[in-house]
Amino acid sequence: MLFHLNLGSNIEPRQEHLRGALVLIEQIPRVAVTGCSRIYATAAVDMSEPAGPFLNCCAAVRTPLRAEALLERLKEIERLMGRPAASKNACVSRIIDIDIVLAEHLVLESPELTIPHPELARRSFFLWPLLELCPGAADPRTGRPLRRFLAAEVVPPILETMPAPLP
Ligand code: PH2
Ligand code: MG
Ligand code: MG
Repeated sequence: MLFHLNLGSNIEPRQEHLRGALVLIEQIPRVAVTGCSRIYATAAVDMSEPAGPFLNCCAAVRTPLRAEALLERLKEIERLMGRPAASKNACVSRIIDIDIVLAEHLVLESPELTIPHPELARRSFFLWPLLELCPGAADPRTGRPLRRFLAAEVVPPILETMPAPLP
C-alpha cells in the first residue's frame, strides 16, 4: 500500500532532522520511499506553549506492512532521533514528528491511529506537500479531491518553500 507521511520539525537543525528521518525511513525493512515533496515553512499552530516555526514535508512510502506496524517503526525512529516520550495531551516543540496522513482508500479509526489524519483537510502543512506529490489525492470517505480544501480556510499560511530534503 502507498502511505503518505508528513514529517515535521521545529527544533534546529530542522532540515537535518527531516533528512535524517527520511534516511531512517528508507532503512525500514520492506519500506521503499518513492517520493518526497519540497519543504514548507509555517508558523506553529495548536501548540501547548509558544513554539518556533516548523518545516514540514510529505514522503510517499510503499510497503506491505500494515498501518499499525508502520506506525510502530515510525515511532521508533522518533525515539531514536531523541524525541522524548509524549506527555499526556501536551503539544510541545519536537525534533521530529512523523505522521501518517493518508493511505490510498484506507479508512482507519483505532485508539492509536486515525487515517486519514483527522487534521488533514484543515492544515496547510499537510495539504500543500501532499498535493505537490499527489495532486489527485482524495478523501477516501467522501471521494472529495483534497485540493478543494485549499480553497477553504486552511491554516497557517506557507511562509517559504525549500528544496526536498533528499533527491
Ligand atoms: N504539528 C503539530 C502542531 N502544530 N504546526 C506546524 N506548522 N507544523 C506541524 O507539523 C505541527 C504544527 C502537531 O504534531
Ligand atoms: Mg503531528
Ligand atoms: Mg505525531
